[in-house]
Amino acid sequence: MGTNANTQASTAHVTTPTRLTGAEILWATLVGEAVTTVFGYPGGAILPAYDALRKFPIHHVLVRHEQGAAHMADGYARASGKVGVAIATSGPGATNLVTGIATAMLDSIPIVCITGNVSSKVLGTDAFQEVDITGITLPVTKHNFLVNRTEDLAPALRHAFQIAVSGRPGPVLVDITKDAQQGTAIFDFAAAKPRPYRPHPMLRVEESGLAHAAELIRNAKRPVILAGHGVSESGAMEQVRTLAERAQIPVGLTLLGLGAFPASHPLNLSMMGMHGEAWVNHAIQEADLLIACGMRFDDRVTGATSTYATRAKKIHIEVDPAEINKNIKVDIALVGDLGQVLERLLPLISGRDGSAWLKTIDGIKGAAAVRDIKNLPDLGHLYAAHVMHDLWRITGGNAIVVTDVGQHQMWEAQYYHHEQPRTLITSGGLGTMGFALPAAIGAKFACPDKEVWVIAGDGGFQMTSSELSTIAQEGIKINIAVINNGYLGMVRQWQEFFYERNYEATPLISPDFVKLADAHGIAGRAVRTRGEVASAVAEARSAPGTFLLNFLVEKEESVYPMIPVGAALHEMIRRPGAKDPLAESAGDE
Ligand SMILES: Cc1cc2nc3c(=O)[nH]c(=O)nc-3n(C[C@H](O)[C@H](O)[C@H](O)COP(=O)(O)OP(=O)(O)OC[C@H]3O[C@@H](n4cnc5c(N)ncnc54)[C@H](O)[C@@H]3O)c2cc1C
Ligand SMILES: Cc1ncc(C[n+]2csc(CCOP(=O)(O)OP(=O)(O)O)c2C)c(N)n1
Ligand SMILES: [Mg+2]
Repeated sequence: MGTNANTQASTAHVTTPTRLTGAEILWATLVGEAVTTVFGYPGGAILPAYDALRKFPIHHVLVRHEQGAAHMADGYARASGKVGVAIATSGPGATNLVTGIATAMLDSIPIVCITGNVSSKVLGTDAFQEVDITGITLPVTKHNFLVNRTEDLAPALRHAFQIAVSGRPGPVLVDITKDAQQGTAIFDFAAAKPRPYRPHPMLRVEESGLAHAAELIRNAKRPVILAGHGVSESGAMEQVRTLAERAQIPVGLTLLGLGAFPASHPLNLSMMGMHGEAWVNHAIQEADLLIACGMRFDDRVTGATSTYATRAKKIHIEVDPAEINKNIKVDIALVGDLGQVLERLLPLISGRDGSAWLKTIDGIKGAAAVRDIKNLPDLGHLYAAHVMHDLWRITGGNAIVVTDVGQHQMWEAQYYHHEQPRTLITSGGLGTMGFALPAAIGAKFACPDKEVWVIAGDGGFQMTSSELSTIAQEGIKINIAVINNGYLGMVRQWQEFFYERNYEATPLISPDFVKLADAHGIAGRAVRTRGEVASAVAEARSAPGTFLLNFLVEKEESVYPMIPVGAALHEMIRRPGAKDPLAESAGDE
């Protein structure tokens, strides 16, 4: 809807069984599922659907590349907890979605992608723009449907929404042939309701398992909670906090867990893993009990699994049975929704004195202590960490920050301290460069009243910068920080550490990003010194429209600590020497 003046809302809310075209059924079902915004790009095989759009109260955001549509749907879902919807035509439109679908799959994000396909009678003939998108996306969707009969459309779509959000969330694709869009059928939203979701038979937590877990917690001397993305996906922030506070257990967070436990909480240990804080990784290695809450022991989190927390008993609370014992063998698996499991576990947990262990961790922290970057002299250098730190301070930590992938992503995780869930939006599992700008557009549509920041590298920003045009067309306001180090920085860092500084294919020429923004009618400014950061951020925030800041930062700076691939969690590469003016981490904040 929106741009077409001929809008007629006649079929907007179809509540009684009515004969409609498949195209109308598509939108009527989305309206019934409370969808208000979709992100898409038209083409021949989906044109019947686009033709019917004007009759429905759904805002369609025209993207500049279908990958952007999938990332926008993803950003919308991550920011709101609701299902994001992307739409594309057959063939290249559908294949352009694939990176975005895989990104959502790896991070368990509920999106529904709708594609048009050629008519059912020519399916399988290599018809114009025919591609087997259900085949292609089979490994990167939770489920997918090929709908070639109009009457199957509403039930398939409703089922897709159910699958996307139930149990472990994830992407679902619904491929609709052109004739299924053009045909008619009786639309009955209520009758198309899927059967109630049947949880996996292994989703059962026995009282004995809970009692055993409570006993391990009671007897532990050095316990650590590992809080992951499942905390916010379950909405179990309060329960995790109660467990931590009642039993005085410190909490380490995965990248995707950041924000699910307040950064300022005294029990928060910050991020674990490859670029996590040294004291968290040491605490994990010394722990005698790990309580994993909605996290999947990713290799960025564990380092070499053979040496991972060998002295610790492990409790894994996880909704997907397939994750149990997949990467790390655990002693107790409580398979179910985290919030629900903790509601049953908490009555068995009583107060515990954790002071000795907390003191030990404080000691490790002290040993790893680093200088506070905000007190360092301004020597004329601009480091990305400065930008993140200042941005955190100036925004009060209250913005939704959407990062791209690379060094800037890790510095954001270290220096922007998230207090609230769903305020850090980042591609963790697939690590998809180009994610930030479109995902931020989706997040802004989900949370129009929130301050949204993009933090992208000069490399990743160029992958999807065409979506600046989408921003201009939609007239939305987001703030964009390009961390411009002239390199594919994270890869350059690996070359520096592991490939004898052979900087092959990582130096990067970029357009003048401020001029690029200007070409889209978007204001911007370059920032070269630390002294300018605060005023530049203030200018961006107070600008009425989207504003781009091009931060020209130190070129050969590296992210520390770093666990080399294959090394143990405690074998971190630490910042060399003392002459570097930058603190190793945000640990003193
Ligand atoms: C350059 C780069 C560097 C990285 N470095 C690090 C690093 O240093 N440290 C780090 O932590 N990560 C790092 N990552 C991210 C890492 O790759 C993983 O994406 C991340 O660790 C996964 O976190 P997670 O397990 O919490 O989330 P997910 O992968 O999203 O897993 C969430 C788990 O929670 C479960 N779950 C979902 N809903 C529920 C529910 N309702 N109840 C119970 N369980 C539920 C899911 O089934 C899943 O198993 C890095 C990524 C990149 C791109
Ligand atoms: C689509 C895609 N291609 C390649 C990579 C591999 N990769 C990971 S980080 C990185 C460099 C990112 O450079 P930039 O966007 O400038 O960010 P920086 O690391 O410099 O902050 C690359 C190439 C990736 N993650 N995604
Ligand atoms: Mg770069």
